[in-house]
This record gives sequence, structure tokens and C-alpha cells, in this order.
Amino acid sequence: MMTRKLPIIALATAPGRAGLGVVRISGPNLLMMTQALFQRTLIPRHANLLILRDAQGAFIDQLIAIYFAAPASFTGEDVLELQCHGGPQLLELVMKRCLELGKDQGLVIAEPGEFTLRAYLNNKIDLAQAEAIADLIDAQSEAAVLGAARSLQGAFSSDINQLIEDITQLRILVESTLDFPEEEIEFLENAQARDRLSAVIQQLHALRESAKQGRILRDGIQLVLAGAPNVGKSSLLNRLAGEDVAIVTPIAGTTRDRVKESISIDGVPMHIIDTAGLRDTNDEVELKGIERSWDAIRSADVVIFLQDAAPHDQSGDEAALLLKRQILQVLPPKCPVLEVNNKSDLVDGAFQVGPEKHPLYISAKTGEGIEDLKKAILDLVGWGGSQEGVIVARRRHLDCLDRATEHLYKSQLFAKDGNTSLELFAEELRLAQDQLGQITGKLLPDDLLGKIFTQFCIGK
Ligand SMILES: Nc1nc2c(ncn2[C@@H]2O[C@H](COP(=O)(O)OP(=O)(O)OP(=O)(O)O)[C@@H](O)[C@H]2O)c(=O)[nH]1
Ligand SMILES: [Mg+2]
Repeated sequence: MMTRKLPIIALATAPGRAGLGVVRISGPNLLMMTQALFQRTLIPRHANLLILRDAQGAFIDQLIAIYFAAPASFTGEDVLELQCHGGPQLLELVMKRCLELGKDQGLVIAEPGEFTLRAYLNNKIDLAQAEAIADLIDAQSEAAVLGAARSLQGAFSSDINQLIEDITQLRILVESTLDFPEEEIEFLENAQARDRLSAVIQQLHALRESAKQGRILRDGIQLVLAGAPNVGKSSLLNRLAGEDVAIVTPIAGTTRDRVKESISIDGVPMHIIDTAGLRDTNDEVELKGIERSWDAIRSADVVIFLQDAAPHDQSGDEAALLLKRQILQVLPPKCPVLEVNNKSDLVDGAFQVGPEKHPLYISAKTGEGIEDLKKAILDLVGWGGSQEGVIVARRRHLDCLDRATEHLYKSQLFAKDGNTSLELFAEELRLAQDQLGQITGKLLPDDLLGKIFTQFCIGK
């Protein structure tokens, strides 16, 4: 897939019935194919109203064809877009006819992400922008759309490139000093190398923060509701979802399986998972459900540990404490647990509700405290609240930013040593730069490229 130059074709719109369906073809030279399809040469970038016929001359569809001549196209190759009527069978026929007529030139069905891959390989977009296209299409909230659009327009890439440029300047300084060892003595002071390095690290931190927000927007938060049976986990899910998704009864052990529902809090996608109440039981079905509860906790971004607010005896407190310890033991690293007391309506209002009060008191029944709970969840995951300027980012980007930061920290240490470690200082700068380059694809291990693009859908 990585190197093939054959023309490719795919349905660019979603499969199914619609007003329009768009078939897209990209290749090094499509003029002959358009000639064969429509018996004429198309004017580039014009909407051409044309009729497509099958091999016997029978009418298939009247469509709008737009021809983009290389390199002024999405992929950088010749591109032909056929805007047809959006019937699945009709589009099959259109594709079939194109494949027939393009056979001699080797026209094949595109692999997932292949159009975008070609755009990337032909330097139309960088890797972060290519990923932003997929993120824009998959965006689950308005904020995620805006964030992906910002990345696609190059906001993320230009921040990365600026950092790379700053590091390059530092490297040029160090390396020219290495070539003239007699000047080395004064280098670190004269060039204000340490200050400049600190400034780069600060900018990297800011970008990391923004990218972290962006990842939350892109992937959302896995929020797991866990606790003993009957504390009101399913009721809370229903309250947050605004509808009766899970069964609620006064019987302990009602929920046997995970129940998932996705909502959006302040534009942040939240995937809520209600779980079977955790307790010792001999019921085989319930045991299986409880195993799944633990699995959910193991892969959570945030766990709400729900308890019954009604006063209980000491044994109840001890059981809760034990359960909390067990949960803390299996949590993924850095996953926060929010302790929440439910059924506040059953307790006299002797406590105050507020995100700063722990544990938080809520009532899934009346809705009391739910807004504070939402705020507390967003705080816990580090959601800054402002979607202004957020760029959508991926785990891969965060990892690169983290590794770049590590290398800059190391170079900072070597800078402390003064001139004895100048070469190591320069080497760490180079490594940091490599990591940043991986984000935009300037420096990318080959296998990674394939991995990134095969996650796209066909037609992108
Ligand atoms: N008064 C009051 N009752 C509640 C509240 N939340 C839940 N309940 C009741 O508590 C009982 C158990 O609620 P569920 O939501 O099924 O509890 P659960 O934690 O999902 O229970 P399991 O699925 O068995 O683990 C039901 O009778 C609910 O109506 C609340 O805030 N106030
Ligand atoms: Mg339940």
C-alpha cells in the first residue's frame, strides 16, 4: 500500500441511501480514463453535468463530474469526483463501470486511508493534519469538530514546527561551538543557552497541556460507576444519561452486566459504564458480571466509587473501606477515584454540597448535587474548561511530547555540567527534535505510517 502508484477508486460518502453519493478516483494520470468514461476532456475544477453509460450504452446515471488536475488536488495526483445519485445499487454500478474502463491503467479499489496517505506522501498535508482528517470525521462533539479543524488547518503542526525551529537554533549554536573548541568556555553563558532551553521546555509544557485537553475531546472519558450493590449506580447512570438506560430495582444485585451510555458534559464526550454491584456471591451469573465490573475498573479513566449516604453501622463502613482498597489496587496508574455518597435525599441536610467537599453528596433520585458531580469529574480529568484554541490530539502525540520533554530535561542536566557535557547536551536536543518530528511525520519509523493510515475507513 505504501508505495503503489496505481489509480485508486472508492466511495467517498457513507454507504446507504442518500441524496448524493460521491465516487472518488485518484491517480497519476486520469485524463485517459475520463475520456473513456465520458468521451470528452473535462475542464479542471468545473462542474460538468454528464451521463454515464454502461458497456452496452445503457444509461446508468446523470451526474456531476469534477476533475482536479495534479498537483492541485487533495491527493496531489489527478482526482476525479463523481457526484451521483445516492443509491447503494446505483453506486455499485458506477464503481463497476469505472473499474471496467480503468482496468488497463490498473484502477483498483482504495485501501483504508489511502487517499489521505497519498495527500501526505505528496506533501499536501503533514501527518498531524492527516490524523486530524480522521478525527474530524470521527468527532463526537462540537468541540471535537472545532479542535480537529484547528489541527487540520495546521495550528498544531505550526506549534510543533516552531519548537523544532527553536531547538534547531540551539543545536546550531552548540554544534558550531563544538567545531571551535577554544570558544567553548564561554558558550553556555554567552549564548544564553540555558535560558533558551528553559523557554523551549516551557512552550513544550503548554503544548502538552493543550494536547492533553485535545485528547480528552477526541477520545472522551471512560467513566466507571462502581460500588456495592444497591447504592444507586444504575440510578446515577440514568440520571446522567437523562433516560432509563439501566434497570433499577430495590433488589441488591440487579445489574448483572456492564451497561454503557455515552453523553457529553460541557462538550466532553463521557462514556459512562454502569457495573454490577461488587460483593461476595455464589450466583454464577452475578459472579461473571462482577468480573466484568473489575475489568471495567481496570480500564477506566475515572472511577466513581458510589456509596449509600444513609448512616450505616460499623460493619458497613468497614466493608466500604475494604472495597475501596480493592478498587485502588486494580486501578490503572493515574486514574482518579471520586468518592460519592448517593441518596442524600434520605439524610437530613447536615452537610454541604459542593465540588470541594469530599465525599460528594448527591441524590440520583432528585438530581441534587449532580451538577457539582459533573464539575468534579471534569476537574479530575484535568479538563481546563475552555475549548478555545484546543487542538485535537492523540495518545501518539502525547507520547511523543512526553519523550521530547524527557530529552530536554536531560539536556538541561548536561547544561548544568557546563562545557564537559556539551556533546551530550547537543545529542539530547537532537533526540527531542526527533520526537517532535514524529508528530508531523518528518521523522517517522516506516511501520508506524502503515499503522496510522490503516485505522482510517475506506474512502478517506
Ligand atoms: N431515596 C433514594 N433512593 C435511591 C437513590 N438512588 C437509587 N435509589 C434506590 O436504590 C435502589 C437501588 O438502586 P439501583 O440504581 O438499582 O442501585 P445499583 O447500585 O445499580 O444496584 P445493583 O445493580 O444491584 O448493584 C432502588 O430502589 C433505587 O430507586 C436516591 O438518590 N435516593
Ligand atoms: Mg445497578
